[in-house]
Amino acid sequence: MAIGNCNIYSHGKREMTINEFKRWLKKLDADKDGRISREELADAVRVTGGWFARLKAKRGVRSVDSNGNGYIDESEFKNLVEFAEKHLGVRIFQF
Ligand SMILES: [Ca+2]
Repeated sequence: MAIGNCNIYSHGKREMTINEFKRWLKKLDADKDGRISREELADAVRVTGGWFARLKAKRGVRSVDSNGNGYIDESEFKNLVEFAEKHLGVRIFQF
């Protein structure tokens, strides 16, 4: 999947505000359907952390998608923030 320059570290920082995080998520939305699928999230983990991180993160992605519909929606956003901090090594400021 061609998400090339969506690397979370491309601007050289590991801290972002919640708005920056949302903007970054939009770039992950490869098929532009307005939501992040489990696969799109796993791709993000792959470009930031490599293949081993991806394997490890598979379980994490499943826990983000708490209602199990295959997509991360607004109500699961909080899970996503926790996931990013845990698996992508970013610090997200809530305000
Ligand atoms: Ca879901």
